[in-house]
Amino acid sequence: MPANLTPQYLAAEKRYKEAVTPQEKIEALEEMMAVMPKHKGTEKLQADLKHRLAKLRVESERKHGPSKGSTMHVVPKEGAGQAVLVGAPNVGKSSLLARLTKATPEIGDYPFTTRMPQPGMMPFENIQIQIIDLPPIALESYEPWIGGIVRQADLALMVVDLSSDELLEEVDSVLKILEGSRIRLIGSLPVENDDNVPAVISKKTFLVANKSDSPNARDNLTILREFFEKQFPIFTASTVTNEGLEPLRHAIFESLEVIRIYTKPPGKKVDLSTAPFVLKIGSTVLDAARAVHRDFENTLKFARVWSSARSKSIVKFDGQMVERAHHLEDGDILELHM
Ligand SMILES: Nc1nc2c(ncn2[C@@H]2O[C@H](COP(=O)(O)OP(=O)(O)OP(=O)(O)O)[C@@H](O)[C@H]2O)c(=O)[nH]1
Ligand SMILES: [Mg+2]
Repeated sequence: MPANLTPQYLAAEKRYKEAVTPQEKIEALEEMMAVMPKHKGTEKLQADLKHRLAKLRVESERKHGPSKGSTMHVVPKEGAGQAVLVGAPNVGKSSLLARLTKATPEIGDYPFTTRMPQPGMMPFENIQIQIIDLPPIALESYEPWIGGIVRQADLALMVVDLSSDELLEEVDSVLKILEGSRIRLIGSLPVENDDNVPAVISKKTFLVANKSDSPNARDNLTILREFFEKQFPIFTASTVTNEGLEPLRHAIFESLEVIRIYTKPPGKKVDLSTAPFVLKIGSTVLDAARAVHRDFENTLKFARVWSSARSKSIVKFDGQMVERAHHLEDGDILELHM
């Protein structure tokens, strides 16, 4: 045995030897692979572990079907909405997470760097939006839990590598693999969800054409636009120069279709430094009252509304009394009277 194996590796190996179930064996092997020093001296061992892992996975799938026996990962929703990063290997998903949030994911100039879901919170003005980084969507590494996380998200950000001359094939491959998990990525959702097959879920998706700083980015962007511009909104970005990141943040916020509402007690000034209530577009005074407190639905007598400067409505509100069914707008200030 090579002398330079780390204590973490040896601990994982011990767990592998003591493992009883195939699942325990798979998990221990995965850890051995992850923590093993990667150099010439361990090449044979790496290949051997890979072989054992592949065999165990196949056996486990044959016995239990694809979903059982594989690890599940769930990321609880936080903040005003959840966007998930999907894409082929090495396109810059983790780099984007690091730029948009304070998360510090592993970034590598080789494929399959990311193996676990990694969430981060993206500040946008006065709210936070959750962004989740995922392992690459690739046949050799795809696991059902990845599709599970994409299904749950409010928005998918499909990252495309503008330095790659195979970018069209990469996009197609990601779309196909997710279709296999009954997830259809689409540019915008129909007003009425007319999916004939209810098991297939349509997920609103932006293409993020990353690495726009690359020498061949211009030509590849033209090709990408030609093929996919009708299907998806396309945003160019670079995590090196930060180009395009601000418009992307805005678009992510807009895609969530939410409004921010402030409340204030009667006779007091509003405190705009507090976090607003985040509600779906189209929410009413009653929806807002419910969000503040469950009981307010019954005790609410009337409300007054002030529209902030950002409001796009023609009718400006300046403390007028409004009905419970009055539709609120982003930035509205609400005074609830019980
Ligand atoms: N030139 C350039 N390189 C980038 C950009 N974004 C990421 N990279 C590089 O691309 C490589 C892959 O970046 P990652 O963020 O690890 O890519 P990933 O999609 O998370 O990769 P996997 O987790 O392996 O699927 C790294 O070498 C990054 O430094 C960019 O905008 N421009
Ligand atoms: Mg990654």
